[in-house]
Amino acid sequence: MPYEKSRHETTYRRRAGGIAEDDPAGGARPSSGIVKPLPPELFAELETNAEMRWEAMREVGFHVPNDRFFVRNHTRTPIVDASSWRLRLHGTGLASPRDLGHRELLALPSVTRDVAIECAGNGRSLFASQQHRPATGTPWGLGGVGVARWRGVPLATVLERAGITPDAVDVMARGLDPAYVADGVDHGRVRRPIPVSKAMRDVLLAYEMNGEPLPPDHGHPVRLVVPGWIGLASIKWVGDIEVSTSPLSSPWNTVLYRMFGDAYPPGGGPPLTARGVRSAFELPWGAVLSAGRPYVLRGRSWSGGGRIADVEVSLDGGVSWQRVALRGPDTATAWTRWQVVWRPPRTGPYLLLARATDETGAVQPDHTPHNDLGYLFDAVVRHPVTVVDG
Ligand SMILES: Nc1nc2c(c(=O)[nH]1)N[C@H]1C(S)=C(S)[C@@H](COP(=O)(O)O)O[C@H]1N2
Ligand SMILES: [Mo]
Repeated sequence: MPYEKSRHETTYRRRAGGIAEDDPAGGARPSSGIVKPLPPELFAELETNAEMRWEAMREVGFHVPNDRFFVRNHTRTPIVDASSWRLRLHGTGLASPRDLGHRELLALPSVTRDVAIECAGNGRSLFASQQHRPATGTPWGLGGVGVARWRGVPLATVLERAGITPDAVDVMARGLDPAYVADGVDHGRVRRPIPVSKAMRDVLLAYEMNGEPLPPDHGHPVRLVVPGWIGLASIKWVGDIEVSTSPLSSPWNTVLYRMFGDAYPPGGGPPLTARGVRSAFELPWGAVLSAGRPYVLRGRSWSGGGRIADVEVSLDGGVSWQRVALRGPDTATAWTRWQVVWRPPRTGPYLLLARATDETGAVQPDHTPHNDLGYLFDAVVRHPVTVVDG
């Protein structure tokens, strides 16, 4: 399917009256640390992050346009100059460590892939609102996810050219954004190892997003895109990559992005990798609809486990369910769109539910076991709407 170019392409010039050139914050706004505009009809701002509003995807194509793609920053968007950018490849797992410039990277054979990026914390607020047990962290609704068409060089190509050795085990990319300090602890720059098997399978060093150079907020000039895995793995503003013959670690696979709590082993579960199955309606939270009028309700489902096989919807709070029509591409690494026609019978509050199953048979549960940091909320979401006299 051709990429549907949006009328709303982002421009990312420095804002007039912005910050001095030598400020490492570049053109990022002091409040959010995000460069692109965040109009309230497209985004909800959450500290250093911006959540996409799902209603902003109504009548929009398969890809999330760059102007409304969610932003998850641990600190702030750095402005990195592509012409002086170098990617340093180093570590015990490389026979010929080297540096690579932007032009050299662009000269290598590229691939283009539709891939979802989703934050492990997406849906976190539902632990409180739906399961009555809050979790620590940014209270995302369901808008911490997006699909874009990424173009870049397979990470495998670059690692092979740097002579990756047969006994290499871990690959760790590190961002050029400022060090992340939380509760008085300096965790250093955002970085997180992934096993060599994943790094060599399907990871991209991406430099284009939906046909445009990567925007500053999404990792300009180069980011990782790690299909199927939690968004954190897709390190933005990559400055160096370490390849090691012994296991690597960082705070992002020891104290963060693991499951802690009653349902998990003491000391936590393993570092999070693949995401679960999820669904969302392209409707405002608390949408107001008119009784007796026909509506085409649209939504999307996605899974880190592969293609979406089936989606069922309940328009009466979970009493009755119907299978819905899947629309258009069903890309394993992206998402699947669906729709159902609904004529709300009478006025009052309703809960709309969508439950997807992926090709491995994984299905959204009614309840997600609690974890202290609120990761991977995959339960069927009860989306509230109000029906009024039409
Ligand atoms: N260098 C760096 N990479 C990063 C992050 C970050 O803060 N710094 N955030 C990660 C997280 S937690 C997510 S969910 C994704 C978000 O990608 P996006 O902002 O392009 O949507 O980027 C990941 N890569
Ligand atoms: Mo994330």
